Amino acid sequence: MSSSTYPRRRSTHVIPNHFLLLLGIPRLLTLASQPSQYAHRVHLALDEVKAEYVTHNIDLQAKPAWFLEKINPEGTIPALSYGPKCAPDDPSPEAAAIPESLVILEFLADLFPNGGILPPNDPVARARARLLVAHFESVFTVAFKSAFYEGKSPQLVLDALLEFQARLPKDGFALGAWGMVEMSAAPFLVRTWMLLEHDFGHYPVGEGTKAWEALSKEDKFTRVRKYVEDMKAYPTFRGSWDEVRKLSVRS
Ligand SMILES: N[C@@H](CCC(=O)N[C@@H](CS)C(=O)NCC(=O)O)C(=O)O
Repeated sequence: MSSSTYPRRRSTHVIPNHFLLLLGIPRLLTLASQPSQYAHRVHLALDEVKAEYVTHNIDLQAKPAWFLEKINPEGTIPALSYGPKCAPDDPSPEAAAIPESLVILEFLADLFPNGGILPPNDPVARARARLLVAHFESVFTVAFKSAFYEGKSPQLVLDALLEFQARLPKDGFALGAWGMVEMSAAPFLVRTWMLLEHDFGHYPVGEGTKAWEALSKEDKFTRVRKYVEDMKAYPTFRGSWDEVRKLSVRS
């Protein structure tokens, strides 16, 4: 199953088509997929640095040859192409093609050193951010995939959340200001709440809502609940997330 497609139960999500997105200066072209939490990371970074970019749809179920040949032979999105202006489906041979959401975030941090992705001129803070992102990627995203795509228990997600929470400061964002940690984590965390609440996933029916109730009510999740609320309220994030549209449900 494509990892960009949420498992469905009882009713069907209407999820918009996949797409490819482009960015300027001289020209950054990113290939993404709207339901993709990985592509969402890249959008958050692009919006934070106020990059100019253009979005182009791509269908992961029928990947065009030019995408595989010229952008990313691995076939995953997001991917970013940085180079001279040209048609989205005909990237310049001089353009650099960069896949992997976290590598793209690092690339954007290099391109826009004062753009708010990583703190400039503070190697220790940058290392702390990277360590948290590495932890999130190796623990939380693995639990997320296991529960929502592979039918394992949502308890794995709750356990991973507690591990991540233990690494957060008492309040605020991971390093105080919004940055790479939030850009990497927010797309997964908001989807976690949404998918559990609506019991979407391959785990047994009812386990999602049960986990969501624990997340919503139990004191041990208070810190991470507040963290997610703060992320949802952050302007760049708010502009990127339309839960109602994502949840448009038809019976
Ligand atoms: N580690 C990659 C993972 C990207 C990924 O798995 N993307 C999914 C969409 S969410 C994809 O392109 N899957 C390929 C497919 O469905 O054929 C990243 O961080 O960018």
